[in-house]
Amino acid sequence: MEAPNTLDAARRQFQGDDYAVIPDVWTKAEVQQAIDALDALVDDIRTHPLRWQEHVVWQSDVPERQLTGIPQALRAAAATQPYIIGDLASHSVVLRRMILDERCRRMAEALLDTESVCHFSNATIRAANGGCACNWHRDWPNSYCTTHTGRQLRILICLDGMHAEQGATRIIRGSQHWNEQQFNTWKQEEHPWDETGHAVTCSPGSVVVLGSRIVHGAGNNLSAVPRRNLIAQWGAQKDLICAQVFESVLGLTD
Ligand SMILES: O=C(O)CCC(=O)C(=O)O
Repeated sequence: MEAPNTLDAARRQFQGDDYAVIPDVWTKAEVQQAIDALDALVDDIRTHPLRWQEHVVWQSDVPERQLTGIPQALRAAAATQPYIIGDLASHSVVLRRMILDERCRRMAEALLDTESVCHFSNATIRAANGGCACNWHRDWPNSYCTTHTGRQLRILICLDGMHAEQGATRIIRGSQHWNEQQFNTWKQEEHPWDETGHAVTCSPGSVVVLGSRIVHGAGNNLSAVPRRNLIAQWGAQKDLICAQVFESVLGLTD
């Protein structure tokens, strides 16, 4: 990551494909520290679910079709797993540091080619032996927190790496050029999450950056390994942001 070539290569990939994979951004020790911090949050969520109501989406909260790829015998257990922890940075000093780390700002600024600020953060957990799938979508515009221009991106800090059978993010190559009508027409057809498009794979400690127009989704995690990503949206500092909810990192750079 420190080598300027790494960011140059990522910028070139991002310009052509609207996504990029940046290997080895975080050391093994940093990844382990983040996993420990996340495990502590999950323990607390399980112990005090009511306290977390506002910030946790459980796998039981997602539309049922996102669980139907999971074998029937595992589905009830899958429903009891936390899926998304919102405003992640507000719950852990360790994870906040990572979301606002200099490396995230540098990646955002290199790929967006402008000064950038953080918008929001979450942890997206696809549990081992039954992580839910994610519907095809684009990140811009979105109803949660969006710039008015689309000069924004998602930084996925992949703690476990991503393999296809773990429910890796899948992208549809070239879809960043589709207009809304093309996207809507495509969406109306059946596109199985675990077979369509290209699975974006990477090793633990890598970052996957998703541009705001690339159509993406994810299959179920049917492997014995969890697939945990810390996700931050960053965007152009100059752009107006429309946010539905106040997030603790909104507008910050460190
Ligand atoms: O979990 C993933 O694979 C991607 C997350 C995602 O779709 C998003 O942040 O928009």
